[in-house]
Amino acid sequence: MSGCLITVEGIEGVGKTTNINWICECLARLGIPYCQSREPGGTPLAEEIRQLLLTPRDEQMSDMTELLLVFAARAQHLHQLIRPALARGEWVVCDRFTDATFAYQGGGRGLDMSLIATLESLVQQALRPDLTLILDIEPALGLARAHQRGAPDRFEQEAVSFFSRVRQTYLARAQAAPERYLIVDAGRSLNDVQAQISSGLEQFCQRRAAGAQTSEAHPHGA
Ligand code: T5A
Repeated sequence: MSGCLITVEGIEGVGKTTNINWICECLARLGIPYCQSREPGGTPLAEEIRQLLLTPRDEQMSDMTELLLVFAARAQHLHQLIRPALARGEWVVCDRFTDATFAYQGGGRGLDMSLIATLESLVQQALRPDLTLILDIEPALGLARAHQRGAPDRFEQEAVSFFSRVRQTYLARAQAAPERYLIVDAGRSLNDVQAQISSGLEQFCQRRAAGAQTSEAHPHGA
């Protein structure tokens, strides 16, 4: 089977890091070659851009600067890590991707969604995730979990209303293209969250295997 891109999204503290480790364990059990990455970041240069984005500073970063930095990091990540891994047939499991840009810079900051879509096409061409898990939680609960870890980063300093807009944008995107998204209720116990993820992953693998068989049987779509 060819490589595929799985992205995991949600507001701060929703459990992305915890559950990505779980997804990777599931893939390893299935014998699927994978690599794990994150955005912004994933390569040394993109990780430097991540620091620029997350570090609180006195000079206010403009929303447009933020948007372009996010896509600059993504361009490097795609070039250096994601595209080569997919070409080798690996599955890439990524903590955030362009849905985060629509949610944070579009929904949160209020930037024009069509501008974000234009940059998406410019930087990614036709590449889109094959599956996106949205870990959904009440913002107050997610932020409480995130704040337990120490000093808030530049995004975590935003008000709850910012994260409510981010959350609503994620949910609206999932509603508009349900075939690509799996919404997981992340407010439940970790065992329960992982059960929802396992079952969604299993269904995704079955759909993919069925699709591969169909294209082998009808290689020209006949
Ligand atoms: N950004 C990113 C943009 O603005 N635009 C973009 O295009 C992109 C790509 C990146 C920031 O960049 C912004 C968005 C972000 O603000 P990040 O580190 O990826 O930052 O994002 P964070 O959301 O800050 O990551 P966190 O590490 O805070 O959250 P996670 O990974 O979702 O949460 P996790 O797994 O660390 O869990 C948090 C705590 O909750 C517990 C865990 O044990 C942990 O202590 N937990 C649970 N507790 C109870 N029940 C459960 N079900 C639990 N699941 C986890």
